[in-house]
Amino acid sequence: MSLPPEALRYDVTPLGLHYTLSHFDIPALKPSHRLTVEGSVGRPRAFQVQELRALGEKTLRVTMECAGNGRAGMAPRYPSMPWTFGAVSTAEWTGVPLQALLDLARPASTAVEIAFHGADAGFDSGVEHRFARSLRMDEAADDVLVAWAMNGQPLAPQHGAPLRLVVPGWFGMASVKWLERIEVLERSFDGYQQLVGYRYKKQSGEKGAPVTHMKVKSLIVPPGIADWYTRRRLVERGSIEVEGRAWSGAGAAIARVEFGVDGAWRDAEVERQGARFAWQRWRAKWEAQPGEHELACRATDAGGALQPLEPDWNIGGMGNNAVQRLPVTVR
Ligand SMILES: Nc1nc2c(c(=O)[nH]1)N[C@H]1C(S)=C(S)[C@@H](COP(=O)(O)O)O[C@H]1N2
Ligand SMILES: [Mo]
Repeated sequence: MSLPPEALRYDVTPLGLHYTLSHFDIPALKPSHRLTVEGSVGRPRAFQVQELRALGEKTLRVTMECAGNGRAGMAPRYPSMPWTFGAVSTAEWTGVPLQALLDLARPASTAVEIAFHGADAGFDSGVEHRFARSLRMDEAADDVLVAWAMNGQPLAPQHGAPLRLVVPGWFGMASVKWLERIEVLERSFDGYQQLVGYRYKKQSGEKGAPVTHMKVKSLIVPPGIADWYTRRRLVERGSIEVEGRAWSGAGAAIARVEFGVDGAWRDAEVERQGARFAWQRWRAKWEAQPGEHELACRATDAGGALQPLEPDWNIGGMGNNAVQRLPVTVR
């Protein structure tokens, strides 16, 4: 389920419009579900949702993008979700900082990573496993939440009910849904989704670099009206305002967005960063002249990273942040 592009308009994606990606079946967990914290800890613990609530709650506005967003724009394409642009959304997640659970469980001083195990299981490339991901101790900092609510409502089944991890600034795979077990490790985690699945690989057989933070990216809210079959846009001539969204990874703000018409770039107006991990709105005026046109946008983040014009191909079709091009017909 992807985000309809017109829904880029909302600062916070309304419930039901947030994209969703689940590798396997959605597990039906009981309300009495317990999350365990175990492994190399002084005091192994287990928590029900209401016990976590008692530890204090925090709400963060977070833009989450699937690492496979844009995969359809890479050729040859890996046989996974053929995302075009819609695997990104923004939600307000409420939960307890992961750190509060760790403080109670007391990880060993020799701990190096924390693995997060979901309750969902299946096969990928012939390997049976539960969906699981890990973070290094230093990555599992303040902003990581164990969340039970989204936009003020209890988590829906497809978003990880009753508990999920939310790792702001990272691609979506880090935010493990249906969280069942937090395991503190004195070695690096070797689960499939960590070691094999989410890697940037140019050749089969190579280990590849890990997929981590989101990359600088921007998208256009399609102006005008759509053709039912092709989604091609029809716009009325005259002065219109085109808007869109831009975001980056690791909490980096967007410094600049350029709006392109038929290959000519000019600066768009960028709204300042409200929440550190949420997308920013951009706007540009356009004098739409009758005929065929191609609109585009490209963002630069505060660290100077700029969207490329062409995708950086890799086997899994991960992290495609090439500029979006949108053909429109003006009448
Ligand atoms: N347990 C579990 N967690 C998971 C997944 C999954 O398949 N199983 N998919 C991941 C991926 S790839 C993404 S992009 C996000 C999507 O979260 P959403 O469906 O709530 O938008 O969840 C992540 N967490
Ligand atoms: Mo994803």
